Amino acid sequence: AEMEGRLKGAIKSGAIEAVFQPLVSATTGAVTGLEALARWRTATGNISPEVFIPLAERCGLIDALGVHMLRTSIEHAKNWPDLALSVNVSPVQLCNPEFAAEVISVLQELDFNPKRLTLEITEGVLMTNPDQARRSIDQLKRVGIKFALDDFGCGYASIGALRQFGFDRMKIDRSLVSALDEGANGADVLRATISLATALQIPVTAEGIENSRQAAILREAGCDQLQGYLMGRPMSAHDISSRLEEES
Ligand code: G
Ligand code: G
Ligand code: MN
Ligand code: NA
Repeated sequence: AEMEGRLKGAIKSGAIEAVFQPLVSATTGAVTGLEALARWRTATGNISPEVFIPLAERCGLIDALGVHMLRTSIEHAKNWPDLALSVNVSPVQLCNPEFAAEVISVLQELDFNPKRLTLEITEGVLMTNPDQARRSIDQLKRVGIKFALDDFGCGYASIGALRQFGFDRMKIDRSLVSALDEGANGADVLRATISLATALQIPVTAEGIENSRQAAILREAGCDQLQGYLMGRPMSAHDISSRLEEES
């Protein structure tokens, strides 16, 4: 309960910040987009999003946290006009009937082109509340916002969901990528997964790439976008700007 109060205060005061991880073209190596990730730094140490996101979901703070993350990421992204922006959305948010209208009003208020925005969602919501999920997704797709199916390969997400909900991109979970280092049939599983997405004409991002051998296999298998510590760690807005300057 004490933690809940602190989280509420942190959202209100802007103490929850966005860091940005590069999304890189598999063919040119150029940064083409950024994924915003939430960070909570306190006087006594950092609290992981793996702790505070589920807490926010449980205690009714996820809508406020989600709007704060959207707003602050967009404000930063206005400094990088050529890049796409990806923001994570909790299944709890997507089930809120007000969600789509709220996102659209933030974009209008901040004068941000909806075509630059991708919302990343995990598959859970598609099973628990498919009707509301579909309504939210449809409403947002109509204004040009794109959707990525996050963490593909670690849960129950199916190829069927990719098609039925009109996802614009598949993100392969980093557990499938790290399996490449463990021998066995990791590369075959990845190639099969990417082929299925390609057959549906859905482009694929691979997450959690940490070495150049993984990157080579994924490029070869047809991923068009790479993400992971090898391409760049999540960084402050300031460090992203420096990185982009170095590249130009
Ligand atoms: O950044 P990190 O790898 O520590 O993130 C851990 C988990 O928290 C990931 O599953 C990530 O998707 C999730 N996460 C990070 N930032 C956000 C956010 O702004 N909103 C939501 N809903 N999840 C986030
Ligand atoms: O669930 P989601 O895919 O949004 O989670 C992204 C999380 O993965 C972030 O917390 C980010 O810090 C983490 N991450 C990003 N790249 C790598 C990587 O190359 N290796 C590992 N271990 N984690 C990564
Ligand atoms: Mn994500
Ligand atoms: Na993921």
